[in-house]
Amino acid sequence: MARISIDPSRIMTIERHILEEQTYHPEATGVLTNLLYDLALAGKVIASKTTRAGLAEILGRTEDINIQGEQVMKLDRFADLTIFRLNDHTGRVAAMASEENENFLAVPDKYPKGKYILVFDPLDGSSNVDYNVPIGTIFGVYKRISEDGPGTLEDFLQPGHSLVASGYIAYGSSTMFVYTAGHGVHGFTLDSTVGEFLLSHPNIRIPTPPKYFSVNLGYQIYWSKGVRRYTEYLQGHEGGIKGLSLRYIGTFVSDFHRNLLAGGVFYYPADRRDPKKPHGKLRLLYECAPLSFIAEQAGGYASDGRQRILDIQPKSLHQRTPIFVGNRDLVEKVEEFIRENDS
Ligand code: AHM
Ligand code: MG
Repeated sequence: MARISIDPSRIMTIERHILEEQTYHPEATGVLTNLLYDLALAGKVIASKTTRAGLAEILGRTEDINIQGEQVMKLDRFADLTIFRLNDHTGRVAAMASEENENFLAVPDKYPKGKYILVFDPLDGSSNVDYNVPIGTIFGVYKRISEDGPGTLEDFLQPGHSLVASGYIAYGSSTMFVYTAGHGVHGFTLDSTVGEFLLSHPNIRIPTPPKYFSVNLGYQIYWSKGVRRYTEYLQGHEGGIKGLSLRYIGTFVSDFHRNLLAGGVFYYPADRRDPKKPHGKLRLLYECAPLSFIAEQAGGYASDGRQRILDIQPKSLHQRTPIFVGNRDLVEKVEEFIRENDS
């Protein structure tokens, strides 16, 4: 990614941008603004570790297995702790939940409880760390439902359409922070020389015509008929759409980010073969809902194949869902294929 040229008259730091967004809400107290800024700071800390860490830090695995049954790597643990510790004492959140922990994370007793609920996937794509492939962080912010005290499970089990803000940090050839607070999607690139995220992608809209489709084709034989037919449609078979390229990194944040900027569809469908994936692989709370909010704010759409992701009522913290996300017409098309082919 090209470096941002610094023209002092036009610099928009992330802090200034979030503060200006606050003017959409005259009733705002600044708490959300500060929470988003804390997340940007967490992104900087994690980015510094991902680019600076030596082999031992990056490749060394911890002995733990996370609740999804995957081996937790050191960098996951670092990212998880960084986000928790930067938010546990601020009085802005009531409780947090992370993909890496079975139960939600309470704010320690000694600290005040705030009005927001924070959910995050600290290091998405962590199985790619060994291979120097881009990774990311995903977050979502809800208003608490419980009145006061420590948060409750009910605070977390809110549909995505109740999100107040969401975003991701992409640790790639540069580090980017992309967020929405319900007024469009804005992207910032970390200028490491000044240590700030600077506005580089204002008002992102998913472009059309789309360029890419992104899916793990290796699992194709385990998909439903509707999803297989849809895949043929994307490949230009009879009546299909022509000219899409296939790109698949295997890090949701990175695949999503590319398609957001270039146009396209990413999907991770249900997989009949793997008993762990009857609902796909990706988690509703930590991954799918936050990125679906971004997609819709950029003019796109996200569905589980039958309904809008943002309308799914979560029943548990680590619930998984199939997801199709990207340009609206491409996602509506899979709903059509599923309706016609899968009972
Ligand atoms: P993770 O959160 O444990 O890293 O797993 C989620 C990742 C996503 O980033 C990515 O889209 C998907 O797993 C890739 O899975 P697969 O290797 O089955 O294609
Ligand atoms: Mg993930």
